[in-house]
Amino acid sequence: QAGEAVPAAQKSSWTTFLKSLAGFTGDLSAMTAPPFILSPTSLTEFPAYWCERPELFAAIADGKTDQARALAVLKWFISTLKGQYTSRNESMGSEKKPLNPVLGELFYGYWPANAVRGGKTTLVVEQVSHHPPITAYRIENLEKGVILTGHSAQKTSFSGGSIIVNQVGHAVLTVSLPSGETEEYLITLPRLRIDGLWYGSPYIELAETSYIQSSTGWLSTIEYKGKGYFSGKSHTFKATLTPPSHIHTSPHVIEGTWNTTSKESHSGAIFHDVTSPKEEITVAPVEHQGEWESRKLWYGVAKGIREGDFESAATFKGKIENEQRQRRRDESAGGTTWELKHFKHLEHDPVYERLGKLFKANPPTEDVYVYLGNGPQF
Ligand code: CLR
Repeated sequence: QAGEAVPAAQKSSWTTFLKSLAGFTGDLSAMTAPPFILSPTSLTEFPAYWCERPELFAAIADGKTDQARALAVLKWFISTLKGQYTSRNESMGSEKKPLNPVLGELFYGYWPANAVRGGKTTLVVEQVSHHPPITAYRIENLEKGVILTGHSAQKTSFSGGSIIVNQVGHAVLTVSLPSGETEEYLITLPRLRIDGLWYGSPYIELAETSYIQSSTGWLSTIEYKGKGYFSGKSHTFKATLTPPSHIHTSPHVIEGTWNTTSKESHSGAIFHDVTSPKEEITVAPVEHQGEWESRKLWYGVAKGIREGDFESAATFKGKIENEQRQRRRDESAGGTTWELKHFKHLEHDPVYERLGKLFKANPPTEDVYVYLGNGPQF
């Protein structure tokens, strides 16, 4: 019998869901799961996790040297992981299945300006593919000259009772320097393992290695380990920042748990600390949002899920899906295709190829969604 976190009435449908995962590869988001595991939030909202500590994002621009900026990028990156991978457990008791965005779905928001972080930081997200699901995003603090552009997709499989999520896509962070030059950072993403499925209380553990390669040559290699590996603690990481070949200093080594704190190994100094509260994004009230904006689009479904009225959630969801199917039929009948609003898709990303070569990125090339610069005025 399936685990204790599963409501009695949903035990058999949870077992059926788990069985259907075995031997499964592909698009998890499209699978039907029992109501208790559904989240009222769409995946288009997830890119906001990149900036819930906007002062760390802004601080990248304040680094006086290549090395200082590379460390600031690493610190910001590590500090996003708690929000990205543990926040649903904190807010909803476990990892949940997010709403599967429709093609063209949008999510806009910002973090207000203040003295510490400088200018306003803005977020533009667009669902650029439905099948497979791909989400493109752009985060800008123009006053500081720090910009993040990326896209996110997932390839999932099932192994040893866990869901393995291979993240497809990458992000590029750029910093405009006072000299007029632009520094680039290629960011790759860790592999996820979703454990605790049998008990009905899924949670994420990060695995293997991700990289942050700077155009200045500095490279962060971040290794992730969970419970039962070297320290025995969950959410453990070790990051090594190595200098470019022409600089002869020893690498920085940082160790700790990404959901709490970490230390610089040599000095013992605290490197990152995410025990203080983060800052959620500011979003327009639903009644002021456009039809394609996530919270407006999913309003009825999300309300049903929140209030435990799953019949009404299913009715609203059915409406959205039918409307989407009709749109696709109309397009193929009229010989047209859906046009992206904020991004342009290119098969190859020259930044990924150039910087990826430096650490032998696998795959050697990836596609890219180029931002068109036409986000809303906040
Ligand atoms: C999306 C990109 C973000 C980081 C992130 C965090 C959680 C991931 C999510 C990504 C993709 C979708 C995901 C989710 C956790 C669970 C969910 C893998 C990578 C899947 C589709 C749902 C699994 C269903 C069980 C929980 C029952 O930056």
